[in-house]
Amino acid sequence: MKKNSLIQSGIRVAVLGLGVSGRAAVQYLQACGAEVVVSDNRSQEQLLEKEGAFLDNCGVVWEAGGHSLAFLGKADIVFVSPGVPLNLSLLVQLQQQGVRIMGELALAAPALCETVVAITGTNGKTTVTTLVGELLREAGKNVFVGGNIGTPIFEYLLKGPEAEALVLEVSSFQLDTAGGFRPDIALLLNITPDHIDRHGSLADYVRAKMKIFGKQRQADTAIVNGDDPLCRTLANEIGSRVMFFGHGSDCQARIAGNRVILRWQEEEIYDLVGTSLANTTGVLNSAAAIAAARSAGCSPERIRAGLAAFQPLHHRMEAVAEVDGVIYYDDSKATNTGAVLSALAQIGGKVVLIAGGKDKGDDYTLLRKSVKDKARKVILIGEAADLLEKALFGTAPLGRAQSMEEAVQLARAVAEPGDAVLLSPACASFDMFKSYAHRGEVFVAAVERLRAAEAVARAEMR
Ligand code: UMA
Repeated sequence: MKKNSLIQSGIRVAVLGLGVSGRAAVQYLQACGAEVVVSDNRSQEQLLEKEGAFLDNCGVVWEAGGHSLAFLGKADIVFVSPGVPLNLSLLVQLQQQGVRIMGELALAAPALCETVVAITGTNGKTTVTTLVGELLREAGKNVFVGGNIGTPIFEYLLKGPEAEALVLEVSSFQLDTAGGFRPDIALLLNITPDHIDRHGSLADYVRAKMKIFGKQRQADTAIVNGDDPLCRTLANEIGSRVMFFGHGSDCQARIAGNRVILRWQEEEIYDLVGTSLANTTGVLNSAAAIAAARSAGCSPERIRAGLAAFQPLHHRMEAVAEVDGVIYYDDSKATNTGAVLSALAQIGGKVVLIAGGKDKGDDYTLLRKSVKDKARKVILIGEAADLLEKALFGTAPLGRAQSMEEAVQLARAVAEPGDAVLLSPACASFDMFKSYAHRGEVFVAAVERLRAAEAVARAEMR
């Protein structure tokens, strides 16, 4: 277990939200000697049903059904899970009483002595985090890969195994409460509107993202997308050493076709032809990851080997089937307009787009031009269908489906050979599915049934 100068024995910490982050926080903080209590907004029945055994094992005092000042006011520190909105008036009252409000990054920061590579951005975080982790491993380093990608940092601090480098995906929610978190190498992949329902405005979302650089020192490294005009402007605010990646001639990791040319002591060429990364998004992600891996001390040879071995992640522009000349893409991870625009740009021909789900406050009119240029039809699903219909009216024929099965059937009916059917929802999944992964799996299963039915129909015709 790694010691933490913030968590002295006997300090009182209230954990707000008992999800993945909250459970790891309880265990680590208790191991550090803190007196931990838990507060969760689920009803007592729901909390006991899901977390009863955990709460029993830890022996913590808890409150359910909401968060109260009386309960939390006794704490020295309130640990907020990433999903807890920071504009709760309760949090303001607690701060006024002198209680410190901290997230995982802030609380973990004093215990981190390894090289820390942190990755943020609206899209591509998980892929680049995984890729950087793989490149560092390929270079022989012991690496912990975690954060928003799924494994809390507290789990590493509690159980190890000891790593030389931490590669962390950090979300805007986590960065909002990042405190003294200081990554040695910080990556900003892109910024397009997302999570506006939580942050309130694009400006506040950007402010949260920029906290990744907030505590960096001059000698630390900032790796920033030089193709993204907003990121370029924001780079002027960064105090550490900035490296751009992108197509511009001033980019230190410069893209030329499917190659990345890195300006290091000498020029280094990373050719992605023949790898799974040889596409528009893959090359951009690789340029960022190469700059990070090189900054973390990996050799060009090991980086090339890591790039060659990399396998793409599921639910991100994953071609899952071809049925009668139509390719079906599962891009369920595309939960904002920026991701959908990137998906549409990657497809050459016409697209039947399946979009919709739980609205996050995005401005769907940003899709109008691409949809007009590319879409043969858009099939809308989920709670945000009305909003999308209003935003896309007049761009392409619009249809509605009540289930993913129906959406796939409707897409099949209009798609022509050479077209793509693309699930790229621009929305969260929680209105109809457990997660974006579940949504992708349901889509793939529906496509598989379609493929099987078409195969039977063809056999019968022979
Ligand atoms: N809760 C409260 N009060 C509130 C809100 C929530 O008590 O006001 C409780 C809920 O009842 C629940 C718990 O808090 O019991 C859930 O906490 P959480 O929403 O913070 O989620 P965790 O399970 O801790 O998972 C979090 C991240 N979730 C969010 O940011 C919403 C996970 O990212 C992350 O993998 C995990 O920590 C480990 O770091 C998910 C995500 O969707 C995948 N992230 C967003 C994204 O990628 O776009 C940012």
